[in-house]
Amino acid sequence: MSDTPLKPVSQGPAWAALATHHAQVKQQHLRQLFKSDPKRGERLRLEAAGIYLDYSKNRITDETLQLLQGLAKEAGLRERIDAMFRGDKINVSEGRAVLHVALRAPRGATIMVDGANVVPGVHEVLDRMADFSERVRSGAWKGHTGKRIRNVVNIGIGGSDLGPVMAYEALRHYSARDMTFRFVSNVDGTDFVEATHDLEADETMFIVSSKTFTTLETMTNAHSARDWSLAGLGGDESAVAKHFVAVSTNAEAVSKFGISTDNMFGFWDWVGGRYSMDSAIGLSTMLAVGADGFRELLAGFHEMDEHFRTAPFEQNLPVLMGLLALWNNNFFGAQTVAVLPYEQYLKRFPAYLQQLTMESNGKHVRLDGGPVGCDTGPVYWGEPGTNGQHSFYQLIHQGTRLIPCDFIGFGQSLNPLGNHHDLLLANVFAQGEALAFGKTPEEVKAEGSPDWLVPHRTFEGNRPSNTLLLEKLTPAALGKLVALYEHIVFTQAAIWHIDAFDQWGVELGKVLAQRIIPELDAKAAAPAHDSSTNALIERYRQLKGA
Ligand code: G6Q
Repeated sequence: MSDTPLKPVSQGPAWAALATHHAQVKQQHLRQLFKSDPKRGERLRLEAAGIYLDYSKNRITDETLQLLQGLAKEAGLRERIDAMFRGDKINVSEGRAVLHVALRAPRGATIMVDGANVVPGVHEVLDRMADFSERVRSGAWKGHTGKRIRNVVNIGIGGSDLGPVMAYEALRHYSARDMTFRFVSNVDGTDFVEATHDLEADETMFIVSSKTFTTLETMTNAHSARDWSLAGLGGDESAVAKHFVAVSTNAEAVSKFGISTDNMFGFWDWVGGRYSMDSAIGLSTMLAVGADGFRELLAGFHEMDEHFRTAPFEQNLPVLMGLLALWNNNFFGAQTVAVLPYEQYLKRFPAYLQQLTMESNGKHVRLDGGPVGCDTGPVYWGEPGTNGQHSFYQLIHQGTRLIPCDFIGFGQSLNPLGNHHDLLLANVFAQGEALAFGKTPEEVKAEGSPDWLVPHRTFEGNRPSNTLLLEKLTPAALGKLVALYEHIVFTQAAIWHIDAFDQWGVELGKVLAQRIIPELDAKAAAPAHDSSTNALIERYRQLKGA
């Protein structure tokens, strides 16, 4: 790639300056930093697009922030942002533009790809989705036996599943409560069987969501769904048209499967799977929350896009959070990031972020194929609070690893119940406080602990965290949060000069599985792999009793 710098970013002057600075500040404790600057918590915060970010509990000084900004500039982050929004083919290894931002561009905007404005096409699909969703939600769309559709089952995997599941759970409060939504992803037959065991075929619609329409898991599940549907509807092939719709870029394969392209909702090769929940892949979301709710979600995404595109770096939420994540990862050696939403509806948000962050930034080479020269994407994980506090938080507080945390809280509960919400929020604030300031041996002793117990009850503190506060979990708020993390990922990838939009690392296993499938037949010739894989295949053949 001609615009990739010749050297890894870690060999440049901005990185060297950060390394020197890190050696100077790494021993500083957040206790001292707050003591010497009593207004730190009011200073190191940023509010934009309705999100309040407190980043004061990171192990940073004003100089750290300046040096990180310098790194962003030296790495060409501004140019990369402009290139993405311009529709340049920044996914170099696949030769594609990266334009999920076009999916939420308002009607009338112009974003060009290969000389054509893609925005009108986006709105054409959205309008078709809206029309379809309203027909299904109102009962105007009838199933094969004339009954209305009450159950929607999305069949997809990876980017064609994680976003839809997460968004459905997140926006359940706003969803049509007279309908049931299920999601089938795993090729493990249990997933399909359990998702459909209490459903009636004549009230059930399947959305087959697959960009390529060739994915093994999805096509296997789609065929099982077809069989299940036809069995429940008397075997009449014409029933498929009333009970199956497709979301795909592959019209030919959709027709071949037996779904009319009238019932197909398209998207484009410039939408990556893990960036597609706001494309037609979000059809189940729209069916759940309605077209207005979906448009509100898109408006939230767009507000964050505009903030990312236009705000100066020092006031730019995704840039700042991306840089802080990089500081913790590359300079403090933090190998993971915990995302801890204090909002039950966001229970699938960490799982969603795992794909977004790890499939995007789990890369070992730069855009030009040269070695990246530093650690790239950290492991993302998490669970909603307060549940995690009663399990893995022990390790975050007193373990030997540094685990930066992103806490997410909301000012208002969607389900006010007694003082539950105050209790929830008291906990999120308490966790950030405990992680940062800990509890010294002196404080433990002063409470009367015997000497031998003091080390066990001491909290070292100095554990970094961000706290994000929003008013309320609405569709718009969800869009802003997802776009925030998309652009955090982008920021880091731009600095490391990696391709955040390909996923070659998932290919090898898929190819090997295809080779193994026929070998599982007991009558097949002896498998021809390494001795471990051969023995596993042989044992499986015995265990399955064929
Ligand atoms: C996401 C990945 C991957 C993809 C799935 C499903 O960025 O590309 O998770 O979404 O493999 O692919 P299909 O939508 O083509 O079935």
